[in-house]
Amino acid sequence: MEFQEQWNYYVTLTESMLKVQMEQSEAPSILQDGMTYSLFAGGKRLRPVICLGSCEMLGGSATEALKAACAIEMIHTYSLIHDDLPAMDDDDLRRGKPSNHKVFGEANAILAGDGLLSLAMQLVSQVENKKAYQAVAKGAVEMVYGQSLDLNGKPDAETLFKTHEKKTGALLKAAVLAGAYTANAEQRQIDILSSFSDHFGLLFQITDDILDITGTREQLGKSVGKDERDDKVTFVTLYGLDAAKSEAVHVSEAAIMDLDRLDEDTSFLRGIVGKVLNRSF
Ligand code: GRG
Repeated sequence: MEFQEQWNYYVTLTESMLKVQMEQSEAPSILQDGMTYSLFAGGKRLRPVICLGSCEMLGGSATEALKAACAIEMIHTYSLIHDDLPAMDDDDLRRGKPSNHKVFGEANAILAGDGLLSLAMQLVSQVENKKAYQAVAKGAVEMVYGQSLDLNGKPDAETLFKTHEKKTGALLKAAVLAGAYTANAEQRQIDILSSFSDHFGLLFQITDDILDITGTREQLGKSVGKDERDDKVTFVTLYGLDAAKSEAVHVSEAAIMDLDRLDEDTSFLRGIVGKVLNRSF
């Protein structure tokens, strides 16, 4: 299957299950509308796609990993809803649309985030492979630790790396490993994919920081240069744009070298690394 065809197939699987999960929820209509609004607001579905890709790469079937993949997308969506709240990053726009709290109000947005996290846990509790379940739970916990570091941590390089390893990296790692565990991966494969996820998470965050400066409003779905205006410590504000770009290339090479150590056909995951490096979403 061509890369884009495989990507689209995973997105379709994910969105079908997310749609069913939302339709089946017995949430009051305003809560259901709020959760559905953000879940279907145009996210790239990177995390479920990489979860399903990791599973199939190791010989599992995408449908087996689908509950974990959808739970991760729900957790990711809740984190964005809460991150946009006035008490946190205070963003009025997300993916080019009004943020959840701008449409439904702050209290309902808090609940929409809580609801998505709770539904995610309910969904992933149905996963047969306990290690896949634990990987998702760990990702959710560490992401919150990362957000806390981001809010309260010291603005230095060490804290920046730790923050992003947790805030952005943990859920991406959960996606890769939940897929791998579902395919009953051996410990050697888990170790390699764990290292891959560390490099991939860093790549994602560095390119996100670069995009905040170089991206267009359409590409970002929000205003350009927000990190700088908010006095945020990012890879770009700390090291400069050129050094951040070189570091992105360097960590993408490290991620590819991790994949080289696997015997399986890693072309889909390689394609995702290229897509993130070039931000061609
Ligand atoms: C509120 C507990 C809590 C956590 C929030 C993820 C996060 C932690 C904050 C978002 C801030 C941010 C911009 C982080 C950078 C990385 C990131 C998660 C970007 C958005 O991910 P994409 O590009 O989003 O995959 P889409 O819109 O495609 O789903």
